[in-house]
Amino acid sequence: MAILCLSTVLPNFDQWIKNLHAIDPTFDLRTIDNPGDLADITTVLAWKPDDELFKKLPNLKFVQSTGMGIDHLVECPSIPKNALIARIIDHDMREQMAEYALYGALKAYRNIQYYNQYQTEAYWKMKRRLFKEDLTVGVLGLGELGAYVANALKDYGFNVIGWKNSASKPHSDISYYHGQDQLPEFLKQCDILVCLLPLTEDTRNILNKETLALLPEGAYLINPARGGHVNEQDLLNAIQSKHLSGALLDVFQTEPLPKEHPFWNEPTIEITPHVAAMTNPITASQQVAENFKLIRAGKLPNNLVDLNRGY
Ligand code: OXD
Repeated sequence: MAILCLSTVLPNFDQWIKNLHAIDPTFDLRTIDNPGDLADITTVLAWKPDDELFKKLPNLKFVQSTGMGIDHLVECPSIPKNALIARIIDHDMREQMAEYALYGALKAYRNIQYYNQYQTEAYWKMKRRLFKEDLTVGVLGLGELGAYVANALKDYGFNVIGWKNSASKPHSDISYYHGQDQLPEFLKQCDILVCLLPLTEDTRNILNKETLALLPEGAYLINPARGGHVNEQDLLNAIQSKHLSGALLDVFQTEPLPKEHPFWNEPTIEITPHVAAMTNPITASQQVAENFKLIRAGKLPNNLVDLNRGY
């Protein structure tokens, strides 16, 4: 079993290879610069790989994402339909996501998005104080990440509700809505909305002119999920018309966010470069190595993705 390590964008990919070798020196790890015979490759470790590469791997059986998301793999049509795909589920990433959402929620609760705007106008103005127990934070998506983040926000003292696409039981006991029919009722209550949905055909562009209009006046959006969830022009219109008070965005339709993109010039939009939850190669290498061992033993890997669901 040879493993090809592929990444087009990760800054610390060498670290992965070092850690995996340290865990099991018998792993036959190869990189794209020196892949050897491509027919040997049965496993790929990848983040945002180039689809073309998969066409050259006739014996591929397993693809391990280095992140929690796998949409970058679902979007590769050349991965064989019968190949297994697994993702990372790491406590460290859940915690980072909770910190990111908490940061955004605190920002909105303390009116900082307004003060960011006033600063550009050298305008000294105090806003009325808000109380966090009066603010409802809505979490879209109650899977591994969403449920953890919802609980963290609740523990901090916010009033938290959730929404999930399917009726299956969430990983949290916070009150929740489900399905497209209940989405409007949920959105109407969200002073702060955190998107933590997987990107699937059902959730693509879920935040658009119609759904954003349902949010209360002055609502604040936090999106560390995927850029594909948001119609960016509709979001910009909602912010420029002051229906929304601002947004904290980590992900975009096009990444890196193009220099000419209007979001850069919007003082109430805060931009981070897809760093909300960065995989820690030290903790995550352990579970990746475990999966490689399971595959080598002919067993199913952990955190397998259901490609019919898309996550
Ligand atoms: C991930 C991400 O999917 O960082 O892990 O976006």
